[in-house]
Amino acid sequence: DRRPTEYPVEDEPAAPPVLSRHWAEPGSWTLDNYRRHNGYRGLRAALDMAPDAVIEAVKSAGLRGRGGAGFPVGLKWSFIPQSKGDAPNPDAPPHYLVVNADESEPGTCKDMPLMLASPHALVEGAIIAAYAIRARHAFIYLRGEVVGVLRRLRQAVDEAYAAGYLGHNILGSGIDVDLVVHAGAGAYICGEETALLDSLEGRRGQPRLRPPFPAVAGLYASPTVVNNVESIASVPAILRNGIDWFRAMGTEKSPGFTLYSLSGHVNHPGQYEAPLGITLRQLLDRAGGVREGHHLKFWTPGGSSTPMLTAHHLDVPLDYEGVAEAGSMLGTKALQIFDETTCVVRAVLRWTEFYAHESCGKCTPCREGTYWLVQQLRAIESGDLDADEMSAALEVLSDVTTSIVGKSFCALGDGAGSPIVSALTYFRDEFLAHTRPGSGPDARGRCSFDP
Ligand code: L3W
Ligand code: SF4
Repeated sequence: DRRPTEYPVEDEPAAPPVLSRHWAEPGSWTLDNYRRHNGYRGLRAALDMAPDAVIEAVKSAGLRGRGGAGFPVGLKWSFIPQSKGDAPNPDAPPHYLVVNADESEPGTCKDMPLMLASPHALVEGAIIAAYAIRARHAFIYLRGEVVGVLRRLRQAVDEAYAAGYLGHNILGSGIDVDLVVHAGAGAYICGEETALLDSLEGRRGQPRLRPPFPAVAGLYASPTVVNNVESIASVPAILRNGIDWFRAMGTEKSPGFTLYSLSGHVNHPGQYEAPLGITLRQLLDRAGGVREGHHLKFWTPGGSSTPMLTAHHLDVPLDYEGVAEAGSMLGTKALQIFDETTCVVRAVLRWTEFYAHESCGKCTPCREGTYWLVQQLRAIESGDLDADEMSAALEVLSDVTTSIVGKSFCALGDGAGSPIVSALTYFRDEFLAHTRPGSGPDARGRCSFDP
């Protein structure tokens, strides 16, 4: 029963927006609206191909993981041991697809809007990915607090089952795929892929030792692909429009389009979809610039886990290579913008308090170290230290940071050290200036330091 849809095929220009093109339309989240804009044509195209050919297509397109690390999506899919032939082998160990929808990196707000406005892009992408890796079961692990997103996703999954895109014999292909939306309990560490798998299995979410990577031993010790929401939601458009169409956007090593989220001291914060390689200067242009009468002081390229950059980096290409060359990483493309009124010590303290709170406690450097970082930063911010005490506090701060970065069990420890190392690189003088009388927080706990 592979009926063509009754909707005419729409042309898709080789320029973003792709993911967010229809977000502003009334009822953008409904199946009807999604199908009106070529929805589920990517799945139809995929089902006409062998699973390995789908993997090959995603590999050739060069789609890279949008959750922070930029790992090639097609390559990750190809790690899953495959049976021969187009249909799943009933004797092979089960394979799973797990979508990481636990978006919680400070400043990151792209997956939630995507799932709210266009949940079917994720559902369609998940079905294609499950077909490609020959997984019978797929899961979306969603951050538990976002009840509105949970409802939207479950409604989209129900619609997809009713339309024959999910369940038994999808679109008459002989393929079965089930998709479960699971709500977590709200812990940043459950965004780490192996902690997420533990949580999904019903245990306390704590990272597992890697290797083995999930592609070898993941959910229930079976081969599992874990991909970010935006990565999976980008797949249908590639299947619909082809590899060349995708590669015409972005750069050679970071092809395609992506969602940048701008927040902080910017006139029009929000999600901006653009080709990879755009610069912050160009994005700020679209976002109305830094707020009136102020100028950029520092910013994060991909959430607080990525080292901060400054006004000198306005023209850095925001792709994986460009940001790495500038000494940071693209991460989740969460651009937090801070103008000259922001005290860098206060900003770093707030982030560090977050990491100390979210540390899962499994390893000593991070569990103990993040606590001590907070203590030192509070002392530095207090304005109560004299020059000698400040110098000692900064030494302890650097020493503890060195004991965490590269020595912790998972990326949370490295992330906690990033803002401190980069802030000390660019703004050491501002830390030292906190010896100035009256530079600590005011009676209401607000930072009174005037940078
Ligand atoms: C099989 C191998 N698979 C690597 C897979 C691995 C994973 C992916 C990337 O951290 C970053 C982190 C945060 N065989 C493999 C292999 N893989 N080698 O590839 O792995 P990895 O280790 O490079 O990164 P990761 O552990 O996935 C992600 C940064 O993102 N970040 C935080 C993001 C937070 C969120 C959130 O809130 N949910 O996304 C922000 O920048 O610091 O560096 O799948 O299995 N040989
Ligand atoms: Fe847990 Fe932190 Fe160690 Fe990661 S680095 S395992 S979050 S204690």
